[in-house]
Amino acid sequence: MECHSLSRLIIISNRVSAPTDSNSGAQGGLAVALAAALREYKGMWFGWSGETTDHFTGHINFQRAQGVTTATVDLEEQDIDEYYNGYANRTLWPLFHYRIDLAEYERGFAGGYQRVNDRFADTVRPLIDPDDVVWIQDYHMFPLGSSLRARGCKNRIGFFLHIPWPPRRLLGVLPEAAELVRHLFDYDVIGFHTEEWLESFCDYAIVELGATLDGHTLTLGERVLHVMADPIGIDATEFIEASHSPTARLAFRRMRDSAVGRDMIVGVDRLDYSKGLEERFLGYERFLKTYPEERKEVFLLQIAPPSRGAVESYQKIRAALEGMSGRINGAFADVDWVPIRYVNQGYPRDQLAGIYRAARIGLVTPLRDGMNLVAKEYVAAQDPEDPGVLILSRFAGAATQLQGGAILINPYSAEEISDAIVQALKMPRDERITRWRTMMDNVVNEDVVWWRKRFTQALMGDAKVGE
Ligand code: GDG
Repeated sequence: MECHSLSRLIIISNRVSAPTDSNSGAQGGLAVALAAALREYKGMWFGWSGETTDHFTGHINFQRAQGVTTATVDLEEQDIDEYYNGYANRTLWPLFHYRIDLAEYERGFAGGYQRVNDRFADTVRPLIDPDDVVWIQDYHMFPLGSSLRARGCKNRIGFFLHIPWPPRRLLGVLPEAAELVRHLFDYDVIGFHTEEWLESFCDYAIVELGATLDGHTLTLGERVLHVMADPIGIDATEFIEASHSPTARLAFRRMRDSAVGRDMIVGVDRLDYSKGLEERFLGYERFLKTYPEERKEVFLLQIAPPSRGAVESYQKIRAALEGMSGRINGAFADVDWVPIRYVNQGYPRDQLAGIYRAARIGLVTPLRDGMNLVAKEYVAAQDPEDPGVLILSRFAGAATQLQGGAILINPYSAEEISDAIVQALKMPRDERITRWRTMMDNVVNEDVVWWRKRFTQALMGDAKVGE
C-alpha cells in the first residue's frame, strides 16, 4: 500500500529522460519506471538538459509528454568540464568502481561539482511544495539534499545510488570523503543495490564519523537516516514483449543466419573500463588457445557503444580494445571465420532483445558494477524451451540475485572465463532450463516496479520496508 497519496513526487537526476511518443524502444527500463512513478504521483522530473549556455540563468524549460512533466536547465561549459566530466566521471566514478589508479583529484572539480549542485538547488527549490517528496538519483548529486536543506527545504528527501559504494579505506583516498558522507545525512532514506554497498557505507559512517547503527537506522548527531538495500530490476514484461516483437524476430533470424551453425557469445556494454572488456577479450583469447577443438564452433559478438568520450581514460580503453580485437582476430581468424565481431554502435532495444535471444552465452564480466541490467535483460530475452547460459562476474550487484542460475566467475581470471565458456557450451538443455528458470523467477518478481515501490514506500514513511 502506498502512503501519503496526496504527495507529489519530484525526481531529480543529472539527465532527464522525457517519455517518447514513438515505440522505438529507445528508452531504458529505468527511464520508463521513473516515468510511471511520476504519472502515479503527478510529479515532475528535474535535471540538466544536456545543453550548454554562455551564462547560467536558471531558466527552466518545462515540457509535458505522456502525463509526465519534465523541467530542465542548461549548464555552462565550465560546469560540464568540472562537474560532469570532472568530479562525477574523473573522480567519483573510477573511485567508486575501485579504480583509485584512474581517479583524478582536483579542487577545481570538487568546487565545480558543489557549484552545480547549488545551482540545481537554487533552480528546483521554488518548484517544491511543502507536501512534495523528493527522490534524488545517483552520484552526480550527492550533496544536493544538503543544498536543498540549506535553502529551507524540510520535505522528505531520498537518495538512490546506482553505482557501488567503495570500502571505507578506498573511500578515504577522496579528499572530500568525510564531507560527502556528512552531506548524505541530510537525506531521510538512502538506497543501494546490494547489502555489500550498504555495509561499506555504514562502515565509513560508523568508523570515520562516529555514527551509530540500529537495524536500518543510522544516526549521526541530530540526523537519523534510514538505509536500505534495494536491488534494481528491469521492466521484465516490457522486455519479454520486446523479445517477441517483429524487429526482435528479424534480428534473431539475421544473427542465426550469419552464425551458420556456430554458437554466439554476446556482450553488450557501454564502452567503460568498469565493464571488464579488456579482461573479457583476454579470457576469450585464453579459451581460443586452450580449447582449439571448440574454437570454430563459436564467435563473440561484442556490442560496445562509446560513452564519455571527453574523458581520457575512455579514449584509452577504446584504443586498447581496438588493438586487442584486431590482434586476436589477426592471430586466430580464418577465411571463413572471425572470432570477435566488435561493434562500436548502439542498437534499438527491440533489436538488442533479438540478439540476446540468439546468443547461446551471455558474457557479463564487469570488474565492479552497481547492478548490471544487461545480465537481467539477457535472461528475460531467452527462449524458455532452449535458453542460453549467463556467465556473470561475481563483482556485479546482479550476482547476488542471479547466483542460483548463472555461472559466476572472477573477471580478473582469464582461466575462469575460458573454463566457464566451455562449461556453458557443453551444458545439457535440462540444466540450462533449470538454471534459467531460477534466474527468470528473480527477474520477473524483483522487477523495476518492485524496486521503485520499495524505495518510495520507505521514503513516504514506511521505514520498515527494506528490513
Ligand atoms: C548504471 C550502473 C546499474 C547498452 N547498449 C545498448 C543499450 N544498452 C543498455 C542496456 C542496459 C543499459 O544500457 C546499461 O545498463 P547497465 O546496468 O548494464 O549499466 P550502466 O549504464 O553502467 O548503469 C549499473 C544501472 O545504472 C541501473 O541502476 O545497473 O550498475 O553502472 O539497459 O540494454 N541499449 C540500447 N542499445 C544499445 O546498444 N538500446
